[in-house]
Amino acid sequence: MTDALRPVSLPPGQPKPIIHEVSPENLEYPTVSMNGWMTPTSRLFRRNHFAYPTIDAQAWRLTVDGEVAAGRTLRLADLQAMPQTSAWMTLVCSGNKRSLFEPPAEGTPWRSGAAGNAEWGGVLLRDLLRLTGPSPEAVEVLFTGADRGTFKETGEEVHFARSLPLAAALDGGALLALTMNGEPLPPEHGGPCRLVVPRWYGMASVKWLARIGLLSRPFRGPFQTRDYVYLPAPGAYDRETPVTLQKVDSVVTHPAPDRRFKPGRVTLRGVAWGGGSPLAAVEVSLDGGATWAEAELAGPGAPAAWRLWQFVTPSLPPGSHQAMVRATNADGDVQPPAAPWNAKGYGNNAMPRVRFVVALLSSEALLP
Ligand SMILES: Nc1nc2c(c(=O)[nH]1)N[C@H]1C(S)=C(S)[C@@H](COP(=O)(O)O)O[C@H]1N2
Ligand SMILES: [Mo]
Repeated sequence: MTDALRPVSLPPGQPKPIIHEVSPENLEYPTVSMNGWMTPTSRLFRRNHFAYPTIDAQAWRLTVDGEVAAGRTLRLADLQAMPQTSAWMTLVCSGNKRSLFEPPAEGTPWRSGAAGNAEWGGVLLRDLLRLTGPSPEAVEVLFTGADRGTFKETGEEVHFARSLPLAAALDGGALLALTMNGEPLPPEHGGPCRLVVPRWYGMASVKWLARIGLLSRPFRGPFQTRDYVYLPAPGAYDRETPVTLQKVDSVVTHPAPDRRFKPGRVTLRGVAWGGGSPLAAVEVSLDGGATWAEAELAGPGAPAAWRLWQFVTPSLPPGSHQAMVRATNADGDVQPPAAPWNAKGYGNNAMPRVRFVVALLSSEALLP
């Protein structure tokens, strides 16, 4: 990786996390720290429904059962002995930018920092599934995490568990990740073994895998049918659509809001991803969306990873300016000015906007 792709270092002690909840731990980092292609492990958001499970890697076992020719129980060493692969994949929480919905939606009030890009290493899920041989009845693969607790809406005691259609599990490049950014997967992010599903919102990437079950009918657990569904109105479970692939989206990492600049050109920077298909373009508007100009893209074009973008404005007159940013993917999906409101606040991929000031005086202290 060239230095340009590494995150710029920040002052010591920075960045401070934005803590939404201490236990279960839910935190993100300010977007100014998302300023490189790679998200360092220490700067990736953490999203948990339950308290962290305690797992001894030596004693850890992964059971594969259900609609399979031959069920198996694997140790960490068994997975490590299988062919290893790695891929850069952008993890995005479907609740990212929930706090920007108007009117407010129910749930953890994520700002724009519940996204990050890391190199995940481990065993392709399809290699493991081939080993066990799905039976012809299998339609879905259920992933159960070791963490458990009460699902508040229904009062049920459950593990965090989510399913994928069998086809998505077999051909989507989903990974049983044992490493993250070249280090053993840390416990906070699902160690010793988690699923990482490229292009899907984060809820599909089940941490602390304990069991993989092949099912002959669709899974109806609460993290499948109550949470992670787009609801047009609170409780409208008869009109829900499941949250699946990420939507095309972008983040402004620079400037921080309300920064002041001397008259002249201003450089705007950020990251963007295509979601369901690769990123095609990032555009910037300085006139409220009337005209758009294309930003430069940089960084490797890894199929399920974000890219860096940069835009140098024309010389700007003194005053307050607002930049709007919109990304487009290869399917032609474009970020909307406002995302469709839904009761649980998922999939907010609205165009980011950033305000900044161009001022004649170079000393900030003299400005009102
Ligand atoms: N077992 C388990 N897996 C889980 C979760 C969880 O609470 N428990 N949260 C999911 C959600 S909603 C997201 S966005 C990602 C967050 O991954 P991270 O905490 O490593 O950033 O993990 C997913 N996998
Ligand atoms: Mo999430």
